[in-house]
Amino acid sequence: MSASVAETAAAPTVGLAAGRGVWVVLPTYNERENLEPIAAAILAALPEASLLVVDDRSPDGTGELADTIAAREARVSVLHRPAKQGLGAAYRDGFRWVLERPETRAVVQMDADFSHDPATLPRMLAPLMGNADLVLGTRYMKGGSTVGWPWYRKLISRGGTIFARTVLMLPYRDLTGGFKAWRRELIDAIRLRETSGSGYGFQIETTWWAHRRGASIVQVPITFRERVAGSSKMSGGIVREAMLLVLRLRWNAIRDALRAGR
Ligand SMILES: Nc1nc2c(ncn2[C@@H]2O[C@H](COP(=O)(O)OP(=O)(O)O)[C@@H](O)[C@H]2O)c(=O)[nH]1
Ligand SMILES: [Mg+2]
Repeated sequence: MSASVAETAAAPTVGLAAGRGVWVVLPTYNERENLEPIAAAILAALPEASLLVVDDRSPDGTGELADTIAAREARVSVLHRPAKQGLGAAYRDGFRWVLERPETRAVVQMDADFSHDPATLPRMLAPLMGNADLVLGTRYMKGGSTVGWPWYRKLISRGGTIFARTVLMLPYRDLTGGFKAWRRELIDAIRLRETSGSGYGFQIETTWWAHRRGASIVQVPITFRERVAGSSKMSGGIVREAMLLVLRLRWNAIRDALRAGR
């Protein structure tokens, strides 16, 4: 029957879109209220995926809670880092950890506060079943949106994306977002060790290096919802760091081009 064939084709029940060979890397800092429900939602959305929680010794006990979840759920692992060093550092360590596993085919990065909807995960992974190397969860495109953010958060995020897009001449509509799905070979290729950003800066620079490597980058619309539980770790320092990082990436590219032309 054609109807059931269509349903089977649309349902994310096989391969990468079901999470086979996929690690979701979830950095946490004081996400005690969110961790149980977000972990459950991720495991349910991708029935074959594994989850790595990267905790920076959260004072609220998120790390211990993660250990408890990992003890009863074989698909969950925990990487404990000694101190809060920012999102970028947590991802650098988390990516390295999941890439040490040869069965890893793709890696998803997302926030632990439900701003990135786990139900979107199959849609984020689907392009990797085609020829995409990197999927960018994108708020600022048709079908995407930000819900519940005050005007100044929207301004920082939107303004940051426009600034980075202009300075780096990148064709993507959301460069500061942190909901991304990577083919493993691309992470291997971008030399994570050389990235330095901690917050937004990390998101921008990894997309920049992927673009420079000639990766196939696909934008998928997402709805970003402000967190309900816990609090944001965003700070003025993170914004400043990201702006300086964007300028440095552009400057280094100009310098390299001049050297190559000599
Ligand atoms: N491991 C770790 N996770 C962090 C750190 N800073 C933020 N996070 C996590 O990164 C995600 C996004 O951070 P959040 O504070 O929600 O930033 P916002 O969404 O821009 O307000 C959340 O899951 C945080 O718990 C950090 O220094 N270390
Ligand atoms: Mg958040």
